[in-house]
Amino acid sequence: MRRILLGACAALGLLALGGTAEAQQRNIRVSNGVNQDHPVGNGVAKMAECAAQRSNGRLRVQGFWGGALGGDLQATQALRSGTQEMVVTSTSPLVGILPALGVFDLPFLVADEKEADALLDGRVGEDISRRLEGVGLVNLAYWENGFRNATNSRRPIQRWEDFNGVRMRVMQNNIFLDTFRNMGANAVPMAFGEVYSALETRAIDGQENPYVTIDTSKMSEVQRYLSVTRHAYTPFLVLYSKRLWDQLSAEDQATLRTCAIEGRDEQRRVSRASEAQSLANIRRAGMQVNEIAPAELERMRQQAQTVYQRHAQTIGQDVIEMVQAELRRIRGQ
Ligand code: TK8
Repeated sequence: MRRILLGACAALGLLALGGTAEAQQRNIRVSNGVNQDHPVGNGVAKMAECAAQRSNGRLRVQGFWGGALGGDLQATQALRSGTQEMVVTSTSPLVGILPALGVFDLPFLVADEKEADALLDGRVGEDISRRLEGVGLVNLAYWENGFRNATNSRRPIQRWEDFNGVRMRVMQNNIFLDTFRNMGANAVPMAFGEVYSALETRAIDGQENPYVTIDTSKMSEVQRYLSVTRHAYTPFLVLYSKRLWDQLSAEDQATLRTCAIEGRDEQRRVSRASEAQSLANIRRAGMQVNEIAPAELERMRQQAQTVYQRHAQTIGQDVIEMVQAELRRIRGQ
């Protein structure tokens, strides 16, 4: 009798233990290169709130800002080795891991946000996410970094020839490197975390990023001119370590996917709603902003065409064709 009782107690104990393990909190760290007041902050807050609510507080999503957990590339490598859960990163610094991502870096590929959303939330986005899984990264959603504009401390860029000799920081990405070299700039690849101080010390003259990133990273303190080039649209990937993902229950996986999409809608909404305010902040901080005349923009686009050919093989001709076919469909051509 005693033995039976003891046995029953042991079994109950095991159950209880199993129960606690089941109900254990999961801390999910999200690495970000941008600061918390960037619209990504709103997206992460939304995602965290959604995950907490759906899991009764078990899934704890927490953002880390300003590269505190490493730059985009470094953090992504930590995901691949399973030492960090999540990162919100631009696609561009990851082309060394997945060359197909380079398709988004092709200059003047996407014309507006509607095209970007249709491309990323449709079959192109799915195809790229499938490829990411193959390199140990689960992409939960596409958020927005946005249309990139050139800033520098030398002169307003009015035609592509004005880039001549300007030391431009570019992301660690051969397509960007080539795009700016091809315009005559002295392009220097550099991680985002080093850009502000490199501009401050005048080690470089310029950089390029969307308005909200320029604003929230306080680039206006160290830059004089902003030229509205809109030369590329950079998506943000919302990545989860595949190694750690595979340890989650199907239910938690579903929750995180749903919440990354909720986060996406909020992040894109705030990103687009903040553009005008960011531009106003940039102007108020003393930067001189210039639009590019349509004819000059067209010349810039022409000048950039060779970049498509030169990188087709690395990106994959099939990937470029898939994207261009999808863009034609979206544009109703
Ligand atoms: C933020 C980066 C950054 C990107 C860059 O981590 O490196 O210029 O545009 O905003 O992803």
